[in-house]
Amino acid sequence: MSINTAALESYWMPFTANRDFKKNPRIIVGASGHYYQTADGRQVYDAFSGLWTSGLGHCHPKIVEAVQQQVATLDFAMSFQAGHEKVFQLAGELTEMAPEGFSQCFFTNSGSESVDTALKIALACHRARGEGHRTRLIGRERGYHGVNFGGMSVGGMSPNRKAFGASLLPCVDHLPHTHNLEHNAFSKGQPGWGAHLADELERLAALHDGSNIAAVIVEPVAGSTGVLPPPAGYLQRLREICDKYGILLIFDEVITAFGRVGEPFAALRFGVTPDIITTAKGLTNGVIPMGAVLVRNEVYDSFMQGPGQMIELFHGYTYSGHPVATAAGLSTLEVYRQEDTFRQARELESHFEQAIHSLDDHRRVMDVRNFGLMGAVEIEPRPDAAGMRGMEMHKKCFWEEDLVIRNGMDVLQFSPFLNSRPQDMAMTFEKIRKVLDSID
Ligand code: PXG
Repeated sequence: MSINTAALESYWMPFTANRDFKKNPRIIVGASGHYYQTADGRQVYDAFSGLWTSGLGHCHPKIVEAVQQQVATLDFAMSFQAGHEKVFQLAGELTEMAPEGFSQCFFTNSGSESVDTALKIALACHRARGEGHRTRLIGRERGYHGVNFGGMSVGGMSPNRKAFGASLLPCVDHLPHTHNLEHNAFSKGQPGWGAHLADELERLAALHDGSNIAAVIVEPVAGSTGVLPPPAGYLQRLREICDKYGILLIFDEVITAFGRVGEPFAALRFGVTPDIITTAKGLTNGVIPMGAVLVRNEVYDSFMQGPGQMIELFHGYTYSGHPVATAAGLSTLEVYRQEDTFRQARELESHFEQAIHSLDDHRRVMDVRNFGLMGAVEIEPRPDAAGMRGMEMHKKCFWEEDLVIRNGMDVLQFSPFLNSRPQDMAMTFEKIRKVLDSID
């Protein structure tokens, strides 16, 4: 298929160098299993599972069929003051999978919406409890919580914040990030150093008074800023400090839920139970946009106090619990169960760890890190041209090695399929080595 580049002009692409992309566009025309098909007729191996979305592989026949049936049966159902059966079923299944004590599920259409929903629930919960003075939100440097105003404000990625400076939410502080090459380079799994960084929350509680802090939000394993597994003991420490001051703890599990770390939720893997969990991506295997916010009983109960005929939370989206997304979600969860995907993912971890750490000795590689089926290879930036090597790696992999990877600046990120073949993991990093060898 030939591409008419003039026809690409009108689409303002997200998080993309539009002008550079359109000179030599990387167009995908189909997908099946572990491969994309490109416009120039190649089968390209997807080492990023979509965008952390499609752990079961692309176009899974059972999910495709569920979506096709649903769209022909009930395309849309009024979502406010009405509902359809499947959305209640999906909420029930999700709370069943969640850590004990989670009884409620609110639906959104993306990770960003899940995060802003969670922040709003936290603020409104305190107000409902008569603690409306708890207005301060705490995020973390190098955190990514999507692109809406709440998520951007608690997020810690400077380029995403730069243009919006004064318009970000007030009353937000950030914990320090946990990335430290001096102490933790080439860690396998959770690094040993850094739990004490959670104590910074004590410092913020002392500064503002803990009674003014509404919530702390972190990714259990930071994803977008290049896979930063939590130091051993770090999340436990955060939980303890939150408990001490009555602060709600939110785990942003948009990436880490649904098998990415070998369990339905990272909260279960780490044995730390937050108050609110945000999800999206793997909820529908990326087939239809959908997010969900899971909430502990006590949080929900705080809202259920006024007259029963009144709306308790003035929040929601036209497409909350959309029937087609719901059908995709139910079918995805069924496939996870039928194929025992989370156990499969857990068993693949050692293969993945071995494959990715085969790059530890490469002269360009400053760090390799992994947790579950999340991994990153940090390469040395080119002097005065940070990010260029990473982008060149991405392009060369795509055009010359039939491999899709993701780069955030000079950090190469890997999100293998939850049902990967070990030989494909090995192949991925053999190709990465080859491309690393070839760039200057
Ligand atoms: N929270 C987390 C932890 C995320 O990873 C979002 C919120 C926002 O989700 P939506 O659906 O609104 O995009 C995300 C999204 C990458 C990459 O390269 C990561 C995301 C999206 C695209 C690329 O790591 N995460």
